[in-house]
Amino acid sequence: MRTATITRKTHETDITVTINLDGTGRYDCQTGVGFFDHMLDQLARHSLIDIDLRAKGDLHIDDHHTVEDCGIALGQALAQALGDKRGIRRYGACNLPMDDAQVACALDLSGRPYLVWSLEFPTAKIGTFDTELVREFFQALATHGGITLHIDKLHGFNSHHIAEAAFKAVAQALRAAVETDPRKSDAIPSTKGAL
Ligand SMILES: [Mn+2]
Repeated sequence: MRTATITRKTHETDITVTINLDGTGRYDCQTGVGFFDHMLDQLARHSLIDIDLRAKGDLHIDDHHTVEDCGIALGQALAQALGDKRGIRRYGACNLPMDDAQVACALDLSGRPYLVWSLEFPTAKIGTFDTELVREFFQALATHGGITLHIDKLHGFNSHHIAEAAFKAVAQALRAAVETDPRKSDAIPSTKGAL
């Protein structure tokens, strides 16, 4: 089973996350940040990676530490569950439409963290949620998951749709990348022999 549990506790946040790469997209994400829970649920649902996440953060300051640290913990869980990445497809890409929004994601589970970000929001807030935190989350996920992650907005004027399309695009791309390819059997998908 490709699973991992990460517990990460700092003066700012206390997070436990359990994932199963070979899940069915079950989710139970409780961070105290309503919109962010909604986004994490999308990530699980559309990647078919089960995600169980509990976060207690310093929300009296703002949502920043909680959102960023969930990205760190989830990235660490992904890296641990992937192990030596034997047999995986490694790459994934998705152009995901949601009403007015379309977001493109291309990713490589390369072990080389890199974020290419071209996704602007027309508003600073979605409800009480700061839209700039979407980038913070994906930066942390890419860094700690060892992911080369490209996210580009192609269309969109509604910030809720743009954010949700981004999470769903990453989810779909992740689903493809973590999947094992029967033609690769148990080979590590790199000519270097390691990822
Ligand atoms: Mn929504």
